[in-house]
Amino acid sequence: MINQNTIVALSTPPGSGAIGLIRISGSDAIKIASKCFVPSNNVLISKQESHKSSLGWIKDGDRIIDKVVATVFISPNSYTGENVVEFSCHGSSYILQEVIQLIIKKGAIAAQPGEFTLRSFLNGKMDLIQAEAVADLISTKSKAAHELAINQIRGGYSKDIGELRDKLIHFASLIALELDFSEEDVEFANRKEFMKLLDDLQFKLKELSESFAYGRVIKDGVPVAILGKPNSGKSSLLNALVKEEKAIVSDIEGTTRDSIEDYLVLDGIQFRFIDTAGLRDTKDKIESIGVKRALDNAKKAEILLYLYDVTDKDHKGIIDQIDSIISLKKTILLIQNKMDLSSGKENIAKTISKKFPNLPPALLLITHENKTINALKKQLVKIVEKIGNNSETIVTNTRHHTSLESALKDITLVKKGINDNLSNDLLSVDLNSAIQSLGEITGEINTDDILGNIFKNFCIGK
Ligand SMILES: Nc1nc2c(ncn2[C@@H]2O[C@H](COP(=O)(O)OP(=O)(O)OP(=O)(O)O)[C@@H](O)[C@H]2O)c(=O)[nH]1
Ligand SMILES: [Mg+2]
Repeated sequence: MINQNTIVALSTPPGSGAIGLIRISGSDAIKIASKCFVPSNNVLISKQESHKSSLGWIKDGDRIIDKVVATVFISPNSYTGENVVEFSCHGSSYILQEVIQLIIKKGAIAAQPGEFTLRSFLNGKMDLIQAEAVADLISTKSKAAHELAINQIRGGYSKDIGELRDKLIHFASLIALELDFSEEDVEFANRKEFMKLLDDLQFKLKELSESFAYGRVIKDGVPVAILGKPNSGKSSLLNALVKEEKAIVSDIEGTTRDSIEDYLVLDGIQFRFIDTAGLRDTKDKIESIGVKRALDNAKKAEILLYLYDVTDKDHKGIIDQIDSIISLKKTILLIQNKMDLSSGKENIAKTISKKFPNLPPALLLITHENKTINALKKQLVKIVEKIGNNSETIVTNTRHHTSLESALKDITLVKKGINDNLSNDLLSVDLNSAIQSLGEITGEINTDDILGNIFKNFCIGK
């Protein structure tokens, strides 16, 4: 799948900036760069030491395009493993385009998205998990997501999966050997040891697969839906959390119709808050679409904040709504709002905790009071940290999750097969399929389809 062409692309974001970095990679990188670059110190690029920079001019014939710094990385000690030259140019879109066009004229071709990282993978500089983590690292928006991406670039769970896969391969080969000697009824693969390995594997794969729910929310932001009856103060809460007038607030019931979202990073964890239309039966066509959206958002969220107005006399209505969101099996945080209006005599909190003894007591809130908003923020961070503490290694990537799930299914089948005294050739089918799935994660087994899919989601220049 790799082509031997020398590729070029802008590696910094498009648009104007102080510096724009153009990267050339491939066996002809140095040759092509020499045709465009005239050094100020008379040391030609072809004679320049690896990892050293020099100042000079980019020239197209007699025409000077820019004054740049050229850095040379000689194969295999570069990001891609190939010869690489980087030009740090002045960051004008016009200059950068001119320089790239010149490099193409001298023999390079424009890189595809992710092609530098793809080459790095194909040249054995990193495994697939690490390559994919490069994309995650570039798009990282919070401390927690950053930690996960860095951990994966440093090897993360590649090692765990690799070791488990090696052990499986070992047993698979013993089973295959038994097949060769099937006439003689010998047993090379100790079934007890094999069963133990399968148990371990099942446990580990389950753990990794289950960590995905957490990994995904850390990467994309923990979705938190704000739910409640109209006028309970949901939009006021969203605005108070993000300290911005994001949603319209009014004392008219049914103000919010569309769902309104905003992000906030708390203690290094990114949250995605979703304000929704107040839940009620309504004849208004648009509002009822809003209510449906609110429920859809609740289904997709990780945490549900259920708000009620402490002065609301309709306790039954509130209890019915809590009842229906409990069935979604999410983490629910009850919030008793408008505490500044409380007479202190309302018994709604008591009624709720009697009805739902398993829910923690409601947090008391006044949306315009920082103190109570901060208490809520602390509570949210605690909830997420509690979910995360259960798993040591965290899977963030959908592709890895799919492969883990399919390996898990195969392992369960192999175990069942052994218990049912299935013949070796049938065991081998599921065993090999599990080995294949694990190999797809780290890239030991790759097809062009898989690679094409992964790297097309990268930006150009990476
Ligand atoms: N006194 C008091 N009023 C509040 C508080 N929070 C919100 N309100 C008021 O309650 C009214 C409704 O607030 P919203 O934030 O629009 O309520 P909502 O739940 O988004 O309402 P819908 O969009 O209609 O579902 C507004 O007049 C707010 O100013 C609070 O803590 N104390
Ligand atoms: Mg609202």
